Amino acid sequence: MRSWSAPNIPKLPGESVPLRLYDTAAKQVRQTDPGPTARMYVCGITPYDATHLGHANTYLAFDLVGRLWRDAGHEVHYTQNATDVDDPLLERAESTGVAWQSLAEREIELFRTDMEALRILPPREYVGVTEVVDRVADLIAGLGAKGVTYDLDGDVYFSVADAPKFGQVSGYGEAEMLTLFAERGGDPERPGKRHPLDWLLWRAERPGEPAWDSPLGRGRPGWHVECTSIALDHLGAGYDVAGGGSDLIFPHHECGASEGHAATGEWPFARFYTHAGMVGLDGEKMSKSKGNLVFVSKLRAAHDPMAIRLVLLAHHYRADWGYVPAMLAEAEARLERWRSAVALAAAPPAGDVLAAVRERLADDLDAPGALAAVDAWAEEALAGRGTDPGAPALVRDLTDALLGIAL
Ligand code: 5CA
Ligand code: ZN
Repeated sequence: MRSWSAPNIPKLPGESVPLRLYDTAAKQVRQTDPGPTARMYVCGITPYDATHLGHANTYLAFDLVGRLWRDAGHEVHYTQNATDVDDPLLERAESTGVAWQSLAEREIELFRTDMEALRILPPREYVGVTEVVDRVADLIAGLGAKGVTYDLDGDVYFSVADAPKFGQVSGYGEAEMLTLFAERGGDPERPGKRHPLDWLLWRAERPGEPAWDSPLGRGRPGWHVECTSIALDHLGAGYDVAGGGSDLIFPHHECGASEGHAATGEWPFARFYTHAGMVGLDGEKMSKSKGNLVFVSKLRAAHDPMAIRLVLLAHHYRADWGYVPAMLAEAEARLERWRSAVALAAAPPAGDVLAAVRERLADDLDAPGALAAVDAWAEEALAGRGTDPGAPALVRDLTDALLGIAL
């Protein structure tokens, strides 16, 4: 599918800092060590509703990863999927009386517009699952040939007993796995399964549901294997970062990692599994099923998208937090101060701000720390303390390139 357009990124002077990032699998912050081309896959939306602040928060986190790598001189090869056929999408289409394809197309288009407005760097490949069903089916057939799958009434399951690394991404124990599996699309209680945690790879055609011909019969892909297939096709095993929100740690990334391992023999399938925190409203995780959503497109109608971006940047990406409208007012005030400061003819030298923003972001994306560094400079500048005529332009460039904030 079409991706979205990329903003211009100014080149910055001076030394970049290598990015350190939290890896869920290792349970610690480690230095990323990409080759000349850094490879990243981030799980995309299931397009049955508009982009909410939680989604935006997740894509912003990985946008910062891409910006830091670019600043360090890497090419960034970034791939993202859209789950444009899955149960929740089909259910919403049914209940609202629209064709599932039209619903997906409309929400994906709105997502692109939201991402562009927030200046989120686009993926090189933006792949709808419906575009690659044959590739996913081939991968599943290959797993079958390796003996790690089984058939249940025409559906195909991955046998967790044949996943020796299962558990190494999430680190969760079996009881926790079973609870989350049931909550997040799994079917632990289906009769006939060999193990409750065996997960669906291929769903045979059901009446009234979309289906594709394949060597596995007519049907459609299960959820986890779509991302494994798309990541393998575009990035290859051993890519640098697999990303998403923390609700994808288990089962999504756990199952995907074992699929990739079984298919290629390589471990780890991704070198980092990195997860953004959950954004909520009124004490609950923001989710389509709860209906407590703050849509980016609604906020954009009345507010500068750069202020929305600043609301997100004011929280560490791994934190769980709840949105309150006062955060937007605060972000608008900050934006105003920064804009006034970079409009000055002279200001305090900005070399230290650049170094501080690089250093904070390279430390597991400490965006709040980076904002504090710019705040401190802006305060001095607005107090009339500086005489450097080049400083306002440098701050404009660094907030743009590293934080994605156009002043
Ligand atoms: N299509 C799958 C991934 S393959 C999916 O999870 N889609 S989604 O639309 O439900 O979520 C899209 C992305 O936003 C995922 O990375 C998910 O982890 C993240 N996300 C969903 N809800 C929230 C939330 N409340 N806060 C932060 N991130 C969220
Ligand atoms: Zn995914």
